[in-house]
Amino acid sequence: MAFWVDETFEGVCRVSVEAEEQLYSKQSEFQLVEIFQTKGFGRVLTIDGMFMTSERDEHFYHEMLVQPPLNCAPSIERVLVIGGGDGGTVREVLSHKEVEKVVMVEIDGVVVDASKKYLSSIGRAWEDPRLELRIADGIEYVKNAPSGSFDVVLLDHSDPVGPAEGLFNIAFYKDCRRVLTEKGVLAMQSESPLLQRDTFLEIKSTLSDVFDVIHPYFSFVPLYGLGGWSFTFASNQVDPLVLVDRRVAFQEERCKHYNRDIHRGTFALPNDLKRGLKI
Ligand code: SPD
Repeated sequence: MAFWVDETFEGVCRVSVEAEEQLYSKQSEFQLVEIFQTKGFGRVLTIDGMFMTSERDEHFYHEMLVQPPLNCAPSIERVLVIGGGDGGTVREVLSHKEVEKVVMVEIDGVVVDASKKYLSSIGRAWEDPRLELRIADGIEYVKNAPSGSFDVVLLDHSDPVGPAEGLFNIAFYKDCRRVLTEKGVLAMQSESPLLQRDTFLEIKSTLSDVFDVIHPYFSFVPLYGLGGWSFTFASNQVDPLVLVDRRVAFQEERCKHYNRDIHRGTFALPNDLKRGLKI
């Protein structure tokens, strides 16, 4: 019997997906992790009732979190991913042959185990020997990691409630800056610019106290808050519009969504957002 899986978003709207079966449900130490078989989106992962990813629309999110920073960073040998328990982000990172090592730090092993079992079409790189998976607190990890030890840091966290809350503050961003090399880059998901405008603007303003170059970018992820979604790029020296040609050419062959034109376009912001961001 079909049923509807809903996310009530910021108390102002509801995104609803028709499901055929609940495949998994477990209350972990941190959150309620559920996976549904749906009619239109394939398998869908929710955490505490919030849509995290789906087989049908995951590429919009994972490609856009990973490909813009990895195709402009001067060096991409060592990459740190915080969160990303479904495995989509590390899959995108590891598609780059220049990447030598990825450390992924996910706080909730239940998300990883469930994703390995039910979302293997998303996390296709778990067996890659360049991946070091740690089930641990990302905040503690960056606090203790050596300075200058990563070329890229990617923050693939859920919304700023529950275990992800501490990943949105200046102390954490300062540690991220410290673990990056001088020409390192950071990218993070930065919520809905329409329905979580204050959070979106605050991320940019907090990052500006830590990094010299900040570029919020705008894309869409159908399952998230009516679709309009943002990411933010930060660095001290790197211009995100200067691409490493050979990498982009390779990604244009394999990606479903990302290409050179999308890269350029994603950094073009609507006037209303530019005014809010004061850029
Ligand atoms: N509102 C949902 C935000 C979730 C962002 N992270 C999703 C994890 C996908 N790897």
